[in-house]
Amino acid sequence: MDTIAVKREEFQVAPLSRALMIVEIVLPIVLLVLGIYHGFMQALYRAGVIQSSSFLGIGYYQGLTLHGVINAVVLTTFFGVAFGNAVMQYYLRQPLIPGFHVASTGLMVMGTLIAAVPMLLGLADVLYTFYPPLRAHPAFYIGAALLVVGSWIALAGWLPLLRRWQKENPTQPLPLAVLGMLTAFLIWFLCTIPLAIEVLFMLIPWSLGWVEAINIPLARTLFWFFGHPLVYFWLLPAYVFYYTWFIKEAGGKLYSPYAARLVFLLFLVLSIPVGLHHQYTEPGFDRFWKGVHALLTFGVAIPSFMTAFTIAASLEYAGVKRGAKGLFDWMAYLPWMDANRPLFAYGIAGLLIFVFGGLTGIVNASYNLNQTIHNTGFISGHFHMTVGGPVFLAILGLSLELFSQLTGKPIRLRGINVAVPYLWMLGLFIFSPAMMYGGLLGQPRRTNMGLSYLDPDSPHFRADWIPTSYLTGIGAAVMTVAFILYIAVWIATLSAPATKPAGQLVLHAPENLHPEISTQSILARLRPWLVVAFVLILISYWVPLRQALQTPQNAVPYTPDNPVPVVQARK
Ligand code: HAS
Repeated sequence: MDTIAVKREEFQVAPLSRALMIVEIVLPIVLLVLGIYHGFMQALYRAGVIQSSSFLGIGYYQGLTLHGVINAVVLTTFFGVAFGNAVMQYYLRQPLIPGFHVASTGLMVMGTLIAAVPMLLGLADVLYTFYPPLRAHPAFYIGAALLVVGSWIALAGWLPLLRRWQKENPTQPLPLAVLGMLTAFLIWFLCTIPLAIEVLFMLIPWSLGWVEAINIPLARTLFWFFGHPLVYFWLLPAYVFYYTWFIKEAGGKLYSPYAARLVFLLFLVLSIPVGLHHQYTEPGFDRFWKGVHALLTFGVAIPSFMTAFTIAASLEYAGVKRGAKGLFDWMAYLPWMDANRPLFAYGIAGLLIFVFGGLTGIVNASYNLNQTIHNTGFISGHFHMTVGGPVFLAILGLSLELFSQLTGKPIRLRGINVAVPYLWMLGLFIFSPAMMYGGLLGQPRRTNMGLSYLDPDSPHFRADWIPTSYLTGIGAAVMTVAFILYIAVWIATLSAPATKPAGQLVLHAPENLHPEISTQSILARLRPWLVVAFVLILISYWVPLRQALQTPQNAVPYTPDNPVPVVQARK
């Protein structure tokens, strides 16, 4: 058995980059307070506990937009860039280029603030998917575009570091964490191109009133061309954490560096040509092409199945090293509640949640089953166990840890910190099944009719939705308590004096249980995988995009006289 050198030495971050990374971490966590609050209000509203979706006079769709945009777009993009900055500096052992770093963080912050204004004023109640005919104030689209461009600049700033590293280390494959972050950002770059086309050439001119008509099927297709790979842009930084730091935290070794690299490369190939699985129910596309996207969607589950086996094998090794003897007792030997290894707790809770998030994704992907659950609460149940599971918990745990390293302040309230992910998991395991079961009973995914379907005097009353609505509210309450405790840990940490020098990054990598790949291996090269990705995108999207283009232009002005119809609850 071969091992690679374990990098334990710290990397000293330059003061400017340190300050910018602190902004990239702290700003989204502050906004998250608003995002989580509105999530809780949604659940209380659905459970019939409150009249409107919040106490602040913010309506249902406005609150849902704030919840989705902050949690799913702002938090994930900022964290992806911050974690990418940490990974690139640490593993390539080079400082970031200041010009790129200032421009990237500056644009992202500016974009977020610009988009926040119309959202807070109620001028952009378009949800995180911003489908036309819902129309937002132009500032919303412009702000979102700046956020994305800022993240592109972060990627551009890493490329010179990569080239220098490869020149200086011609006999070594890219460090696994670098490969993982690079694939995440290549997927992000590729999939934000259709989004840029939709926003720049369709939504902004339309919201400025320069054009009256907008092709709705085309806008939706371009959105999902972006929208599904987006979820892997969220997931892959978490996978980088699992394949490196988490295994180390568990005390294990990475079972297979081959499998780990193949996982990231398979995501590069398969995560984009699958977007039509969000549009199975929409007319205008041949069933054949929906079938092609369905098949590829099953394909994109394969790297996650591989991850399940590789990480489980690595954890089993950790348990055996700690004294386990039997077939399953290795689980009991893992550091579940070790307050000095909180990242293990954040990671393992995320993985356990993802088992169910992943399996429900397979249900969604199945063309015929999708007809039953599309646009029902089942979908919200699914995605809270994916983005709200491994992704969210990895972000929470790592944000705190990186902040502690960048400021030299020790994490305080360690006992509470290690309990946060399990409490979140408990809440989610009440919330998501309730949403999903409600979905199977016909409960809609989004609804501003929450109170009426719980009211026996209403024509929309549904007695069988009462238990699922209440359980959704209880689950959300437990999750909110977990988040409040997490914020308490932040406040205690912020107020602690620094005990170590600031800016010393230490990102752990595990040892490998099997030999590392050689630079000649296909797994050490990105280009062939990128070519296959292009070919698959072309094959899978050529005809659907032409079909969307051929649909008649569809002008639906969004005015008070022409409100968007409210979906009627099934009786
Ligand atoms: Fe999804 C809708 C299909 C993964 C997020 N998804 C959504 C939406 C979101 C979302 C946000 O095909 C709603 C979008 C909207 O606004 O309309 N999804 C899938 C499939 C996967 C999948 C096949 N989704 C994700 C991930 C997300 C995410 C990841 C966020 C990060 N999804 C769909 C479909 C729809 C959809 C349809 C549209 C539905 C509709 O009609 O609208 C797969 O990638 C999942 C593969 C995952 C696995 C799980 C592997 C398990 C692991 C844990 C192992 C545990 C260990 C612990 C090792 C196969 C890795 C062991 C230790 C011990 C101690 C035991």
